[in-house]
Amino acid sequence: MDVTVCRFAASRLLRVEIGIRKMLLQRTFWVVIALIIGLAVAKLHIVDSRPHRILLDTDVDTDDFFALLYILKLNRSEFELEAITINANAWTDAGHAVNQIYDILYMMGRDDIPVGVGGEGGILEDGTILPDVGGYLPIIEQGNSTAGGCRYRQAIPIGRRLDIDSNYGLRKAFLPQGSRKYSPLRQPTAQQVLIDKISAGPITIFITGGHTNFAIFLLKNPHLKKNVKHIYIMGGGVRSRNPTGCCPRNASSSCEPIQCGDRGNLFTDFISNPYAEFNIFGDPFAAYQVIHSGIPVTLVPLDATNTIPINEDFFKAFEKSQHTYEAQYCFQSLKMARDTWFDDQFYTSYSMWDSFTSGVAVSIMRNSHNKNGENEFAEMEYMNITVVTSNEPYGVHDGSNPFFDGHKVPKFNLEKGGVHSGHVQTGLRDPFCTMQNGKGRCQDGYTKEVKGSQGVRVLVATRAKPNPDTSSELDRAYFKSFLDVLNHPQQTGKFNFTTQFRYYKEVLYKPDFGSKKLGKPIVFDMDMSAGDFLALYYLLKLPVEVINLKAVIVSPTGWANAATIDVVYDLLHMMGRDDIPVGLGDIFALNQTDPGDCKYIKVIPQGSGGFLDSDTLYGLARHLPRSPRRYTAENSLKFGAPRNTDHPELRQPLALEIWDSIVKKLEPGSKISILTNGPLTNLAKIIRLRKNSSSVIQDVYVVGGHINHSNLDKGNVLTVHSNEYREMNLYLDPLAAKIVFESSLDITLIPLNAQRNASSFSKILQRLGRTNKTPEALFAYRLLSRLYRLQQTHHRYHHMDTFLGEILGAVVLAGDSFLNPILQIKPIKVLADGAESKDGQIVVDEKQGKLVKMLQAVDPVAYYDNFANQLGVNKQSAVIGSFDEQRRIWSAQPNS
Ligand SMILES: [Ca+2]
Ligand SMILES: [Ca+2]
Repeated sequence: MDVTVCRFAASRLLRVEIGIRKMLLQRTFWVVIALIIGLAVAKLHIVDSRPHRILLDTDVDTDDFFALLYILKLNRSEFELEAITINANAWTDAGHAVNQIYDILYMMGRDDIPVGVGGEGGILEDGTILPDVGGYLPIIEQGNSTAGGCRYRQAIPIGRRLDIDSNYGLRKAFLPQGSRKYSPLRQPTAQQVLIDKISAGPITIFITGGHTNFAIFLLKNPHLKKNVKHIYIMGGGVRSRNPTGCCPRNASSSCEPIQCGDRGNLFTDFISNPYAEFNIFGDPFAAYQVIHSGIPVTLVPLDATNTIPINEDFFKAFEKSQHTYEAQYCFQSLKMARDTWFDDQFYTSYSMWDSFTSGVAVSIMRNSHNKNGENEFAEMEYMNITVVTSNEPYGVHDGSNPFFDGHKVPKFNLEKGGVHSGHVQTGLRDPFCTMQNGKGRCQDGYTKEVKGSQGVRVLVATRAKPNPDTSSELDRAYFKSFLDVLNHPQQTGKFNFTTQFRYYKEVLYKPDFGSKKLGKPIVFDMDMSAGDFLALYYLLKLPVEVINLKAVIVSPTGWANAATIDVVYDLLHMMGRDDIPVGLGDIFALNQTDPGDCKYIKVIPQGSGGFLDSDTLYGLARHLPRSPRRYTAENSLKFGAPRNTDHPELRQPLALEIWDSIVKKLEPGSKISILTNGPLTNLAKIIRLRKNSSSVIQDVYVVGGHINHSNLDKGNVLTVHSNEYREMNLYLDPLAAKIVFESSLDITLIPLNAQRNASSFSKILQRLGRTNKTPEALFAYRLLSRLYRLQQTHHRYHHMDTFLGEILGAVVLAGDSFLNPILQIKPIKVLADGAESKDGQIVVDEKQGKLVKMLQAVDPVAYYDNFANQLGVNKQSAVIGSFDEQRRIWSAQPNS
């Protein structure tokens, strides 16, 4: 009944009552009843007219932002997206993911939606969950810091993470940049946002990544559970049969089926685990907590998403239907996903996963009176399921299960011999997980159907519904809805990166050195830690007649993720040096193979002071002007790609290719000096693969290494306690370091002690404050004062002077005579035998050690002066100071 009808009925009853006094009592009774009904209906109506509040927890993969944009385009009086939290232990890295979400929301005019990521809290040995746990690690790996292993995450190909972090290079080409961005210690954390939004009232949660954030929220805040009305999950496979990867019936014997008819979709991990799906495998224990929470759950597993693969007809229809910026962004991303897909089965194996889930969810919510989840897009069925978190036999301690191993009382008080007490898959090649016949037996992350109280009754999507319009080329009902909603002219994006500026113009800046005789050729090898960018500024400021920076090669085996290469391009753009090539190095340390087990890199924190900050340059990367050069996933058959993309002429140059091109163009008799500011992966590869390296390399300056002179004289790999005397750059790729230090190259080492001797924030800042205010001096001042402030504010930033020390190599290489460097020649050797307690350690070995020049100290005052003065020089200064300046230029009519 409608409210107005009801009110009308009530008022008519009133008039009747006035007319017939005889029946007064009876009438009054009816009036009261009618009024009550009226009020009740009115109240119901008010509740119903309020929009459904939604919180989306996402791992910011491509189809995640399909889902996000679909939700954002819905009528806001019906569905209101209240917040987004980011799952940071899956397909994307926190710093890149959060800024991409901010940019999408800016494009859509939704800067009001809070975004939560990270947090520095930990989980204690006894299972006590401290506030604000960041969710960078699955609960089983979670300890007191954000550094840790990758037992589940290694299923995600790390090379693919580069593509997702940068959205194949489209993110910075397409998305406009607003004022919101990650900023250290100011970023709302995932837990804060969850608590805020869930305590504010009834809400529905969508989870389209791993379950870590929400599980931690539930474990920590059980009293807020009552506000969560429903959880919609994309994840798992219950009865699914993977439709791809099988050899056709008449296939030749050379056909190698990747996987056939199994439940899961871990294409990197079928051999050990044919049951799990990526989202649930990301953190099986967390998914268990969520699904067993008692909150009503609807699951959209592979059972259903396998029935809505992106087929050629949909792809073509989408290509023709790009009437909004959001539709364009989605289509272009999808096209790159297709063009770079690893096999030829894109159209059968790339499904509408998260976006389909968002469609099913909102359609069910529209019919919320219906208990069986009827909806427009999927057939539903109740199933009794659980999430497998460990493998039988239970209660056997084999060292794989940190919830039980070494605990008298199991963590979180888990039941001894219970479902969580078996073998937990340790990695992709866990021998426990493969049976003798080669078949995988581990089930971690499997959303398994079970009988009785072991499981939970969950509404499960089983099939995508066909399009009722059978004449349409779109064969699924959701395909049509997705394209309609995304192309809807309302609540649409206002512009993209280029169209927001009336006078946008793409410019590449290249210097004109005229007839100057260029100085010593240098190649700078960096791992994109904060100090490396300062060293890069410094190298660019040295007179080209003295130092000629020929190339930058980056090692993503250190402090930053590969996608951070864009920050290098942006800095070069600022300095007018778009002529300097940038090469991307290998993603793995030398003695690791794909899939990597993160053996060394796990010592770097994911959160504050670690990847989150490096990937965003401590929140300052977005102040740099945006370069037209950036990482691109464009590729061609010629270079071994599965197929040509739209622009096969564009391709990300690799470190070794850049090296070769520099060597090729070298003037006769001239040699290159190399400065390494990160792990030695690139340099070791050059030595191994290029036999002429010793004849073209003049000398090498290695920033890193440590020789301790006393027990108190510790290194900087402080998250591994087995050996506290190592230095990070050598530790991160010990085998590479060993190769470099066994080579015949002329090496100058700038070890930790020399760096520490010259790493006073206050003194360098004092000098920078007094120098000429070039844009680069201002940026360096800003970055260093931020590092300094963070160091003083929060214990996670205690190591900030490590990055200040990184500038020293560039200054020593430049060779200012006022520095008074004291060098000592020492015979040294680097240990790299695969033993965690020794790898990366330097030992002095009089017999077998290689003689290396080791910097003992410089005059720190001269060093600070030199750095600050050089940055203040007007020559070779920035050609465009900042992103703001770039915006101003593109917004104003150019002169002439
Ligand atoms: Ca996802
Ligand atoms: Ca570095």
